[in-house]
Amino acid sequence: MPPETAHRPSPLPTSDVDPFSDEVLAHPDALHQALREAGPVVHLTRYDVYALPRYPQVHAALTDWQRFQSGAGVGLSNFRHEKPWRRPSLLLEADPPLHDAPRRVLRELLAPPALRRLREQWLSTAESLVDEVLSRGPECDAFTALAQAFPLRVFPDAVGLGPDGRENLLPYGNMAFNAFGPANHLVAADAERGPGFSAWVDAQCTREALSEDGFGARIWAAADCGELTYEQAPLVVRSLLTAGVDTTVHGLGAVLYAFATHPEQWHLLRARPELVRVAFDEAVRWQSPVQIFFRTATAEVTIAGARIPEGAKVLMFLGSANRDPGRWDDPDRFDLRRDPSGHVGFGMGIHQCVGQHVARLEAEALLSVLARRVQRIERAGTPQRHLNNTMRAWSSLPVRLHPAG
Ligand code: OVM
Repeated sequence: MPPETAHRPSPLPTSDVDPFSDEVLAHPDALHQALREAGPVVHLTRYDVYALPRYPQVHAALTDWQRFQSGAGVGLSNFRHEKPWRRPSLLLEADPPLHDAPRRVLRELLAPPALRRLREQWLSTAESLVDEVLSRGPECDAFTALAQAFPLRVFPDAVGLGPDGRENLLPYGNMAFNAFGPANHLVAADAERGPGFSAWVDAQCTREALSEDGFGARIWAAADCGELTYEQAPLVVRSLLTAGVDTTVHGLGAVLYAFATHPEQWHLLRARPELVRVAFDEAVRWQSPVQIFFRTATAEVTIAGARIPEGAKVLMFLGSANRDPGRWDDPDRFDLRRDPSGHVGFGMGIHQCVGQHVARLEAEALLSVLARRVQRIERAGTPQRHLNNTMRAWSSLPVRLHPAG
């Protein structure tokens, strides 16, 4: 090897693949493997973005907010050049110092001690839901009847939403997660209905629309205390409504799918119900309901020997990092005996999911009731994926629930 080779950066692997094509969205695993094998940074020529498919670089980008900013948007669109589809989120699409006050308010509001008062209520709601589902016979769609139904019974009430229009929540979240991708047919599908979803959500963020005892009212109270401005409060409420429903729905979908396809793991959970929280995190690692997020390079960055230009969009494949064989033993296995901590399914660093304790509490409530009441979750048909530019999502999970003796 000539000596000068050692100083020359290795050529960047490139690919013209479309990670947002229907085929890849439906079955992303093969692409993830190919990109991980191609290198730590792969230039995706179709969108001119720099993809990170391996765990170390995804982790590094997530924890380096100075060089990988969120303020230019965390989707494909670069807010330096393109107008965002809605006012940017004060949490997700902001950097310090602007990010700090909204983050502090939500962190305290959604921290485990603040959620304790919800636990008993959510457990009894899970009991009633599981009762109702079992009373209709052994077969059900675990996605609609459980993964969708449970968050919709607990979360909008916890926020303090009124009774009308709640059917807008899922379509709005779906639209927001599609908006992180390119303007493909999934985005076009909402062109007509989208403004209506947005108008409804925005209207629910006002103080008058919210009950006096929910998360929403507490956000407005934080403005009274000077922790937020009155202009910020409705946008912080909007973050709860955007990020708090579809995410938990597809997270619960992931864990129910995991158990329907791994009966021995359900057996283990029933024997050791204290594993419910590990089960949820392992399912979030294994399926990664939020598959991707982007950052924007604030300077020329060299990462694993690859040069990323200033202003470039960087695509972090969370789902691929969560199955990187360099980080995880037998990564494609859903296994309650592993320690899934360190997965990047909730992100990492200053933007790590601020609602993760809410998601875990929902999962704990539903799974612990199911583990007591259901001996076996048997697949009863072909599960159907729902295509979304960001989420690994479901539309149907047909199962037969075998009641415990
Ligand atoms: C937000 C938000 C936060 C996380 C995820 C997300 C649509 C949105 O603050 O609006 O996805």
